[in-house]
This record gives sequence, C-alpha cells and structure tokens, in this order.
Amino acid sequence: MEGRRPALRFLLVSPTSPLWRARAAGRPRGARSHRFSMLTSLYVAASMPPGTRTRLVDEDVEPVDFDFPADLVGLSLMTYNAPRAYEIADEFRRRGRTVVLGGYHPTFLPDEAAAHADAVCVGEAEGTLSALVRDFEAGRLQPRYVAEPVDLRGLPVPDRRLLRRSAYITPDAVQATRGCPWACSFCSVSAFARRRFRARPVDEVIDELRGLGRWLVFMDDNLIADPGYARELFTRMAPLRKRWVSQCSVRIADDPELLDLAARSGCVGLFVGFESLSDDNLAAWGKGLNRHRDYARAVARLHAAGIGVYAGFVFGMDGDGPDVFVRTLRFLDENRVDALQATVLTPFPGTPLHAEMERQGRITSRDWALYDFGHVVFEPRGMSAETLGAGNAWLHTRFYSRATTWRRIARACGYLSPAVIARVMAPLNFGYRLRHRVVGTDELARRFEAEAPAGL
Ligand code: B12
Repeated sequence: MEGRRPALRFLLVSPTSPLWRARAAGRPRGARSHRFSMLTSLYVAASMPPGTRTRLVDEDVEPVDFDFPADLVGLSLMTYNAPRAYEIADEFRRRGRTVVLGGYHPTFLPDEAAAHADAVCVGEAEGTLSALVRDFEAGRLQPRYVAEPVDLRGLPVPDRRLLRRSAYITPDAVQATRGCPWACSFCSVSAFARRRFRARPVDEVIDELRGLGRWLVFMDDNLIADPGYARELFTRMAPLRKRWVSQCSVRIADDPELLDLAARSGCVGLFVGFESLSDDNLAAWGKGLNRHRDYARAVARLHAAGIGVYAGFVFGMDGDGPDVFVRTLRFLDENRVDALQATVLTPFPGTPLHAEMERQGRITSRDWALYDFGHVVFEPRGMSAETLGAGNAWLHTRFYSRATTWRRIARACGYLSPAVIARVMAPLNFGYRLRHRVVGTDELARRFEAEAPAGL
C-alpha cells in the first residue's frame, strides 16, 4: 500500500536591509505604524497547494533560521532588498535547500535573479506556484515560471494566522483591486501589472471584510481607478461600520458623490500621490492625471469629509531646483496636510523612467540596496545629487519635528475624530520620528541647512 506523502514544508522569507533587520524575534527596529501589511507573503502562501505547511518570516520582525527544515524556500523581492535576498538564497542553497525567488525585482530582472535560485517566478504567485510545486514534487523543477496578471475572481482568502499579529499596526490588510490604469513613468506598479487594472467581485470582498476587525487597510494601488466599482464597494461596505485607510488618486476630490460614499463607508485616511507642485514635472513623468489640479482645494474637500490626507511627493524631477523643498513645506503647512512621504525619484528597473535614464546615461549606481526612495542613484538636472538627498531628508525632518507634529495633531482635531488621531494619525507621525533616528536623517538635514539656498 502506498504511504501518504508528507505535507510540503514551505519557508517564505520577506528580507530587509541591515538597517531594519530585527536582531531577535519580536524585537523590530522600526515603528509598528510602519509595518502595516504582509499581503504579499499571505497571497504567496495562499497560492501554495492545500495542505502545505507554511512558515512566514518577516526579517523586520525576526531573524531567519537557516536550519529550518524546509522542502522549499521562497523569497519575496522588491529592488532594495534584492541584495539581502540573494545572500539568504545563496546560504540556503549552500545548505542544500531548493530556493524560489519572486516579486517585483525578479519579474523585471529574471536573469539576474536566476543566478541565486533554483527557480524564478515572473509575475503573480497565483499564476505560477501550483505548476512549480507540481514540477518540484515530480523532480522536474524548471528554472523559470511566467504568469500573466491573474483573474481576481475566486482569489483565496489570505490566512492571517500565519502572521505574528502584534508586530503590525493591523494584521487586517485587504485588497479589492490590483494595478492602476495610469502609466506614471516612475511607478513599478503600473509596469508590473502592465497597466491592467483588475477588481475582485464586490461580494467576495464583502465576505472577507466580515471576518476582519473594525480597522482596516485597503492595500490597493488606486482604489477608485474604476469609479463605478468603487461606488458599489463603498455602498455595500457602509452597513459593516468599518474604519479604513487606503491610497487613491487625487481625482476622488473632484467627485463629491464618490467622496461622500467613501466617508460613509468608513474611510478615515487616504494616501494621495501628489508627486509634485509643478505641472511641467507631472507632464514630463507621465502623471498627466494630476495636471491642473487644485491640490489645496482637494485637501480641503477631503478634510471636510473627515478624511486625513497622507501626501506623497517625489523630488528630483528635472524641473526641481534646491528651492523645491521649502516651497513644498510651505504648501504642506498652509494646507494642513496630515502626513508626508517625501521620496527621492528612483529609476526602478522595469519602469519607463529607468529605460529613459539609462538611455540618457544618468544612472549613477546599480547597488540595489540604495533603491529605497532615500538615496540618489541618478544624476539630477536642477541640483546636485547631494543637495537632492539632503533636501529630501531636510523636508522630512522639518515636517516631523516634535513641535510641528503636535501642532498638526492639534489642528487635525477640527476635522478628524479622536479615535482616528489616536489610532492612525499620531502613530504614523511619531513612527516617522523613530524612523529618522534609525536612518540618521537629521545629520543629512543639517548638511542641507549648512549649504542652504537663500531664504531657507
Ligand atoms: C505594503 C507595502 C510595503 C510594506 C510591507 C511590505 C511587505 N514586506 O509585505 C512596508 C511598509 C514595510 C513597505 C516598505 C517599503 N516599500 Co513597499 N510597498 C507596499 C505596497 C504598497 C503593497 C504591497 C502589497 O501588499 N502588495 C499586494 C501583493 C498581493 O502584491 P505583490 O507584492 O506584487 O505580490 C505578488 C507578486 O509580486 C508575486 N510575488 C511576490 N513575492 C513573491 C515570492 C514568490 C516566491 C513568488 C512565487 C511570487 C511572489 O506574487 C504576489 C501575489 O500575487 C507596494 C505597492 C504594491 N502595489 O505592491 C509597495 C512597494 C512594493 N514598496 C516599494 C518600496 C520602494 C518600499 C520601500 C523600499 C521604500 C518605502 N519607503 O516605501 C520600503 C522599504 C522597507 C524598509 N524597511 O525601509 C515599491 C517597490 C518598488 C521596487 N521595484 O522595488 C512598491 C512597489 C511601491 C511603489 N509604487 O514604488 N512596503
């Protein structure tokens, strides 16, 4: 009689940089407010055949155990953590384990990744892993598996019990849609999903939400990309009485009905990619959808709906000179923006921006560890690379200074509820202060002030 095959043991690692690596289990270095989703790992785990025994390791939260008796080791790569992922992969392979790499970076640079893996997955795990496991168990693993963006109907519900829940501001991250129809040249998401915007059936999303807590993060790239879908989703969500944050384009402010539905469904905060205050920059990098928009009015409308605004700005576009940081700080202050993510323009492999900069011979570093939104890896036009890096740090340090943060929180009491301030806004703002200490942002900011442009 044939014995039952033992369950496959799958170790799935989310690597991080040395700066953020937890030295001991449960002792992360960064703030909990900045760890809000492990949906990547959860969806990869959910793509494994039923019965697989999966163990997730988030290096932000616990160290990797190289002695773990895994049949298969999977690693999830962005670009900034690719060097660390390769180190881990090499070590597991040295110990005789079979290693699979997937995620953004291997999708864009599969040949590079192949040097560190037994198999590379290009695209979403839902489209590759079942064939890979079948081949692995039959002893004929292929070096590469490629998937088209998958149909989101019937997507398995992530098993959040795999997470060390207390390490995250909420374990309840969820996705209703994937991708974004816009083609901003610097964005990895549009390149990865090849501009294909896909939505899950609203019924399936609502069923999943019923099993989750009250406070949620929608990990969508642009939740309102299809306004008709968003309207239906928000309408169906209202009776569930959830509180949620997400990200979407600034267009939501132009659609009073949609904004009202979002607020009624429990939306309390949105990350909005403003990217730049300059129309020329927006046009040059393909962010046409933001052109000629009145950002001040957009922020005011979101606040009037009881929604906090977490603004994303990108610096180093060709039209940016050293004065851009002061001008942006003034805009943020005058318009009472509630949180800021200021990033240095980064030409990620696979994006049109990368191809363009490559053609122009402007890429100055291929050390992927520096592709973290804080370092400058290309030659800017309007200022030196040093000024760009230091100016970005200066803006963050100023925006998140203790006094400014308290003043911002006090002002937000006029339009956000105390619960939203306590659970979302304050942790996010103070989390940035901790982050700055780990990264050493203050030192860079002082350098910017020392060489300050006139009028700082
Ligand atoms: C949540 C999130 C985070 C979280 C958690 C990440 C995590 N460990 O899970 C946090 C906040 C920690 C984070 C941090 C950063 N992030 Co981030 N993050 C995201 C975000 C918004 C959502 C990720 C997600 O849940 N996606 C949903 C899942 C379902 O999709 P997915 O990740 O693509 O996974 C699928 C496939 O890629 C594939 N796959 C992935 N891994 C594997 C592994 C195997 C083995 C297989 C087979 C397949 C596979 O299958 C998955 C399921 O379909 C994305 C944007 C995005 N849309 O992905 C940015 C994004 C991934 N982040 C990005 C960046 C740059 C960063 C930072 C480096 C910089 C920053 N400040 O944001 C930091 C670095 C961390 C640090 N310690 O400093 C970039 C990466 C660009 C790139 N090319 O590398 C993205 C794309 C944002 C952007 N638009 O630029 N991030």
